[in-house]
Amino acid sequence: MKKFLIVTLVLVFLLSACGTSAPADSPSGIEITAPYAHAAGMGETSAAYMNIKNTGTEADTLLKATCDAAMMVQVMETKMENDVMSMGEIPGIDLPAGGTVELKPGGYHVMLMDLMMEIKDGTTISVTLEFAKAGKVVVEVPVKAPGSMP
Ligand SMILES: [Cu+2]
Repeated sequence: MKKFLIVTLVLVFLLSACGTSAPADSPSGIEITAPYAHAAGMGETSAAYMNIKNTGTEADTLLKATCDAAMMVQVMETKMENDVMSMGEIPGIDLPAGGTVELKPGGYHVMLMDLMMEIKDGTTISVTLEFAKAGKVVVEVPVKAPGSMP
């Protein structure tokens, strides 16, 4: 019995050493990689891109996003229909359990409209994503020159 207790303590220590990541069997969890946004001037429009991984055991949905630097922020999808490119706000992005969804030019993106300040190459902006299950996740998004990828 005593041996079992020690093993448990070690396990708890190992789990807590992992920092912010949730336990592997948690129903909800989000991991963001490779975020970036394009530099743009005040009053202009930019977009934020990133990879969103659902590390939880249940499906989740990205519902909306906010950003202190933009008057209006929308989760959008760019589509090609009959050789015409269009984009529009979507009700959400579904994230299957264990799945990764890529936000990239020409696809899903977080549109940052009517910027309240210039966002410059080399700085970062804070974008808050809101998920149905995981709740709010704040992402520090590096700003890159237009046309460049991370
Ligand atoms: Cu858009």
